[in-house]
Amino acid sequence: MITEAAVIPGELIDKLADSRKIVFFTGSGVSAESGIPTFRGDDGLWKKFSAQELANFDSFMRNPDMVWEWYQYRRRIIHDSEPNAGHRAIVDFEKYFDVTVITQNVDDLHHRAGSSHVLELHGNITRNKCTQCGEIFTGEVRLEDRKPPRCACGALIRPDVVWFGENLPEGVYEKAEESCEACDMMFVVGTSGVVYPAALLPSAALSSGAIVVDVNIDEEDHQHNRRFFLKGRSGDVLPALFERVKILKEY
Ligand code: BV8
Ligand code: ZN
Repeated sequence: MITEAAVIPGELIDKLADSRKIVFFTGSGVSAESGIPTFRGDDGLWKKFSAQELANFDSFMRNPDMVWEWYQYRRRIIHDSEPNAGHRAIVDFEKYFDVTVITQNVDDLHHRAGSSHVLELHGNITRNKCTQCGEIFTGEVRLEDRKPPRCACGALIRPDVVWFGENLPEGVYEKAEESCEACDMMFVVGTSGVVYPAALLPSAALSSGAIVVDVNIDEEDHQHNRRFFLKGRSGDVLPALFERVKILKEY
């Protein structure tokens, strides 16, 4: 069922009102309205750069300054950005539901918006760690620094994000899978579902009986069948959804 943001089916709202545990599974689309480029969109990071080239360990070790600068460029954009209405609506849902946010994004915006339970599948661009001893780097990194710093052990410092070909942080994917299997409803928000294993999570929710709702500006981007598809920007759809369920909950 494909509906424009303005028309949210009553059946969806009734099922949402009866839910207890909900998951928001988000991709870069949820941050697009904060001015952060997505990966595959027209202004996408994958258009100008090949993220799969840059977001990998070998490229970093071959040319640390180039890869570091790409992350510094993204950090400067994120530094000047704010969480948007979509991030804030996800926090609002905590008033009535047990909410878990599972994000593929590394921009820290769900934390900055105030979400209390966030699983970051691919790390966090505001953190850095050592390429050798893995220690989180607590030294100063200014946004204009053009070279990666060095750890006390002498090795290069890198962004604490998951690069292509790297495993996800210990235990995070398992916790995400458990949340998907235990939830009553999962909102898949602003993701094209091309990156694995994250892209398997909506099917884990579906096969456990959850209702899966896609929120996206583009109805092409979906590899799993979903119960509902709300076409629109997450910054419009999620606040509209919250307002509708608030009426049921409050009156
Ligand atoms: C791993 C951090 C085990 C870094 C990221 C061949 C086939 C299948 C899989 C593979 C394969 N070869 C290799 C793999 C595995 C690989 C993979 O999936 N590759 C893909 C590309 C083919 N995965 C991995 O390597 C993962 N690790 O598998 O470990 C292993 C170990 C050793 C050896 C092998 C395997 C690690 C993947 C993590 C990569 N790191 N980020 C950084 O950011 O620099 S991924 C990065 O890209 C993001 O984090 C995000 O996950 C992904 C982009 O996806 P989206 O978020 O969906 O963004 P996209 O632009 O694509 O879509 C935006 C959507 O929003 C669109 O649908 C658009 O319509 C919509 N939208 C836009 N605006 C709005 C909107 N919707 C609503 N409102 C709006 N306003
Ligand atoms: Zn070190």
